Amino acid sequence: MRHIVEFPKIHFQKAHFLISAPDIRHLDKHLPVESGIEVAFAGRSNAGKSSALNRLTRQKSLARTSKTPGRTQLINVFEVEEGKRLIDLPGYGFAKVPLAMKLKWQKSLGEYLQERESLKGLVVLMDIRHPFKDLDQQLIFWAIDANIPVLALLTKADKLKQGARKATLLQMREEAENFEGDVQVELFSSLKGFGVDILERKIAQWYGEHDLLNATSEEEQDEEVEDEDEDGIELDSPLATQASE
Ligand SMILES: Nc1nc2c(ncn2[C@@H]2O[C@H](COP(=O)(O)OP(=O)(O)O)[C@@H](O)[C@H]2O)c(=O)[nH]1
Ligand SMILES: [Mg+2]
Repeated sequence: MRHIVEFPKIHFQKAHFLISAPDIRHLDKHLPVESGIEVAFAGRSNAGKSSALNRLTRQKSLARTSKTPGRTQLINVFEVEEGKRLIDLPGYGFAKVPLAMKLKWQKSLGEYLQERESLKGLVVLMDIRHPFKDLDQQLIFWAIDANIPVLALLTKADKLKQGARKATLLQMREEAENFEGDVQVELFSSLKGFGVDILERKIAQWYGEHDLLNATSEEEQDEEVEDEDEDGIELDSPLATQASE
């Protein structure tokens, strides 16, 4: 039987803007990787990424939503709790962006996924009517390569009738098996609220697993410290002189 661990509730509504960075190198400079855990949101322009972030954080305009795709080119960082962050990556696949820029973006995104050690989860948002396009797949392959679990959200699920929605979900779950990695596919709608609970739980799980790991390694460190203390006491005690003779 699968063991289910409930992780502490995260108050996503407390999320606030922290910084913007033009690329991953700037991000490393301003936000040292040791300083926390990050979950990144990525998707093609217009996939519904900003709407999803706003819905998750119950804020109307935390991440700007736009009818003009391709506007957000910065990496935006939001802090949910100290050391727990959401990263809004620039949308990709926008037709009007020059090729050189697209390639530059792809390179820096690949680097980000593979090198940013604080990144513990990736949410990939795809319009349910256009799922798993080339760049989406590329991104997921990079994440799997870097051992980062993926939550793939089929956004704007309200655009399909219930039957078509379910059929697409099952079909996409089957397709996702080809990645041979940790890729969970779910329906999502910022408009109707589908999948918001799943998104919350998944991110809480990623944050929580990291906390658990940290707690364990701190315990180990405590034990080491205790050992040192004992050694110290021994040195001060009369027995220490005997022992060293
Ligand atoms: N019907 C519907 N429309 C949505 C949903 N989420 C986003 N949209 C619309 O899709 C467009 C792009 O959304 P946005 O969040 O700005 O996408 P982004 O470019 O990925 O950040 C906007 O016009 C949104 O109103 C949804 O769940 N349902
Ligand atoms: Mg956006």
